Amino acid sequence: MSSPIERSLVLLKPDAVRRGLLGEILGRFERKGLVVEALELRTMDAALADQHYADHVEKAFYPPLKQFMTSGPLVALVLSGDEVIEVVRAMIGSTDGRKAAAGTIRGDFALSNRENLVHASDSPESAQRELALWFPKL
Ligand code: FUP
Repeated sequence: MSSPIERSLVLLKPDAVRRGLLGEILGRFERKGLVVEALELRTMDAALADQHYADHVEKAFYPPLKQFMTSGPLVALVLSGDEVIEVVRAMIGSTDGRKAAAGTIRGDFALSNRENLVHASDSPESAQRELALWFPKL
């Protein structure tokens, strides 16, 4: 019996929109063979930021992160494919763009630990939580 196709919640953050990198980033996911199941341009409000980053709200870096994430429109995506969660995490690279490997999205285009272009679910549990938060009808 085959297991169901996995899904990941991916955000192309406000810096990706402002810098005109949506096509570049989305194109990488498409060329990899991942499927866009949903796509929406929207602006995160304070309440959604606090829910999305529930694990981080008490951290010192959270206030400027919240300011950045609510600073303008972002693109919310649902991607699907074989082992999509792990595949997308490998494609985006480590959190700090200055340290992320060349060839990854953050490694190629980001130079910041905060404005790092992309969010992607990091486990099946966070994918389930984040998909329910961003695309409750899906
Ligand atoms: P990641 O899963 O790679 O997006 O990274 P984390 O879940 O650890 O952090 C979530 C977001 O918080 C990062 F994308 C950027 C931001 N962040 C900071 O602004 N400063 C930090 O020191 C760590 C993370």
